[in-house]
Amino acid sequence: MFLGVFALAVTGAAETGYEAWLRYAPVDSLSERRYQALPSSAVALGDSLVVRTAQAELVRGVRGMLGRTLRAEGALPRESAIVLGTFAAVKAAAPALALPTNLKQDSFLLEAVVLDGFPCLLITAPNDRGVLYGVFALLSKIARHETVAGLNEVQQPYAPIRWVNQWDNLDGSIERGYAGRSIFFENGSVRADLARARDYARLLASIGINGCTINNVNANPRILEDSFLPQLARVAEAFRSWGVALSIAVDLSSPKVIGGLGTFDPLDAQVGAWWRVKADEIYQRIPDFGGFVIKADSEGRSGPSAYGRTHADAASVIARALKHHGGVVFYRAFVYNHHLDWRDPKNDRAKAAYDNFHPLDGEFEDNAIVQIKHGPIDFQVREPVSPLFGAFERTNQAIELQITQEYTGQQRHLCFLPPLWKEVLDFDLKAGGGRTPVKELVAGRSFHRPTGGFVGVANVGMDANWLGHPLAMANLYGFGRLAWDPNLSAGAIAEEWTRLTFGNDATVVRTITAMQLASWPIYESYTGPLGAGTLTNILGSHYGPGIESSERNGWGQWHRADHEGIGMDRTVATGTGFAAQYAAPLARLYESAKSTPDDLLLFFHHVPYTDVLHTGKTVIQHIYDSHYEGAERAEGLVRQWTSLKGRVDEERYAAVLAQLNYQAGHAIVWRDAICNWFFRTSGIADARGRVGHHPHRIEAENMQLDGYSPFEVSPWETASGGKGIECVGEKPSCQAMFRFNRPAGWYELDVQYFDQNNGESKYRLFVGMQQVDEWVADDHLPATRPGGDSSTRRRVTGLALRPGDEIRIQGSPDGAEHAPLDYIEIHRWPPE
Ligand code: GCW
Repeated sequence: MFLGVFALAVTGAAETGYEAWLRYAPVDSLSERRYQALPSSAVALGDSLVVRTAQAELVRGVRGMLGRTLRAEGALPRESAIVLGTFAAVKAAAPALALPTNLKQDSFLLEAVVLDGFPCLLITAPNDRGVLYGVFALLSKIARHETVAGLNEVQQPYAPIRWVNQWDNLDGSIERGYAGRSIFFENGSVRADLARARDYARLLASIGINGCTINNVNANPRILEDSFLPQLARVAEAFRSWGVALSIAVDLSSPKVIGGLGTFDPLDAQVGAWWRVKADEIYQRIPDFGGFVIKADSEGRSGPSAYGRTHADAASVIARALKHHGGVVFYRAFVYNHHLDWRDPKNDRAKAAYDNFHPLDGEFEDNAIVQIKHGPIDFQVREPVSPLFGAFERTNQAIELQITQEYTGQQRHLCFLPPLWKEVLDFDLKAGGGRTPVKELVAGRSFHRPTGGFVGVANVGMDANWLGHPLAMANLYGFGRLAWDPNLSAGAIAEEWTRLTFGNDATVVRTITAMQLASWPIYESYTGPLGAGTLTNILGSHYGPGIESSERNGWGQWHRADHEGIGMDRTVATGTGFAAQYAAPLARLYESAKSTPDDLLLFFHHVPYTDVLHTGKTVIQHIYDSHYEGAERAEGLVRQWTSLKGRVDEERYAAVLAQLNYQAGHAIVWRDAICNWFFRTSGIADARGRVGHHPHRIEAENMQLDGYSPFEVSPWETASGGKGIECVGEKPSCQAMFRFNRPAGWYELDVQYFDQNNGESKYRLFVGMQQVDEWVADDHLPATRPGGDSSTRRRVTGLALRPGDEIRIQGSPDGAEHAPLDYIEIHRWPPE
């Protein structure tokens, strides 16, 4: 009876993705045998909230996976047990036990020991957070069906700083968030219900993340108002049992804007005193407060330049206010002038972080950390490693990685980022003449800094599955795992995540791991060639294609493509001189186009389209080929996923399939936009004859129209033929039709339409008199107009067509969305 109820409870729960990698799904009976010797009680020694949380989590996990309820005890029983406690607590209960003496904070030990003659599994650590991490490690092993017998394992974190940032605004929106509203704020205040904040902290703790900054770096000064502090204390309380420190982003002008001072000059004594009092107030309410994050003199934020002061001056006044409380200040190096004169060929945004910060090495306090984005521009799909990491010998630093996929498909496209992050972390900047991989620099190992580490911009939201795409949570997981141990391989991380998230079926594990690992190269190949960055709509959404949007404006993300060539010349000899920011051997490597790796060629050099790459291809042919290959491989992801039907739960199967189908369609939008733009600009044809030739495509503007009228899409490359049709008259619906003129047979039909977020048009598709499909354009893409952001594919498969059949599409506009259409493409089905 009990078993029956248990099984029902588990299979009955819909898989929304909310549990992420902490599903604690029942292990199969074969694997369960492996855990039969597991003790039946969980003992928490000492009086620590975090250790008690660890105990409860252990009980929860074992109950979920093994169907057994461990007895929770507070002292060593006279039986075999799983024993949890800090070194101090374990020493007090079992003085004879030998424990390691030299482990770092947050480390843990899992060890099979004998206590009072009983075999026990000991989970112990120098601090209580380490005990919690040890419990999660044990549960992860069981979830992945690993043995837990005879354990003797020590794990130590690679760096002390393992934090996430959230760019949540106090009104509840999230800057660059793609998964719904904030889990922390609503209408200018902290949410009444912080259940999700609590569960988020649990997820973070399970991967070793020990700090979370909950508000946007474009900080609203109100966060420091007295009335806000009790609200922050509530969030800190929600985090506390999971050992996650609360931190906030603050605006440098706060002493003036909310403090009523006449100045926020960091060298003014009153300003220093204001920050001290503010910090004291915070720590009085939140003794384990983590610290502040600061974005200053960047993208319109106020900063020390207002008073002719340096970033070190600004960081120091705040660092000193936090120091005796044990807090830290993260000062972001993402400082650049966004009104750069694009006409001056020496100007280069990529140079800004290094130029602004490297002269300040040694001027920051010991509890200040310079937070540096991984590349010199801004989370592009491909950039070189920021040279600033190699420029600090006497300054703490942390690397900022972006989990939210701002420039990498915004969680609508699959893009598993740990392979990118690994490339960055393993990259040897040769700082100070030695071997200095970025991971060692940021962890403070290369130059023996007191602190440093990893920051990930996560931006989870209220969507049930936290990040919007069921497979995107692998990025949050991967960030935590790499912050804990950057020597893990991306493959190992993808496999771990898949086992925890989808179970241990070998086919599932193999397939999803392979899909994840392939996804970044796939995304790169259809969105941005050879280090040119993403050729996205840079002035708005940062999502779909918009090739010219980055040129001729002050934002400095230029690719300099014209009719002869493409690329930013960043050499010392003829360009902006950025290459010289690297240590000599790397500067030499990047100075010459010959030695620059192909995938960064256009970041460092302006070259003719006919230039030949190391692969033997010309630049232009590479652009064409990679975009075609990328789009084909995106379609391949759909096929890989469908091979898993029946092996993963229906809910997540369907959700992922819908996303991948959308992605495959949008990859074609990208492919065509980029290939057509470069074809028109360069005048050089695709050697393989694909670009500009779409024999199976019928442009909507060439169909027979009833009510619909053609219009120009801007920019032109984001619609096939540069045009679409829209239904703007008085009629409630319009029609577009054509006659099928190919041999009779089975076909699939792709309708390319534009799904804006300011209306929900309806579409119906007919073959002759028969309606074969209907749908509503109700997605929430980042677009109010037809174009690369809104262009979407509807695929109808398994259609029997005969020559002469009339194919007709009926569109009913809604709001400001005029049932716009781009084209229809017809292919044989099933695909050959
Ligand atoms: O890439 C840019 C984003 C901004 C962001 C900024 C930053 C929070 O487009 O939205 O602002 O980076 O990192 O400060």
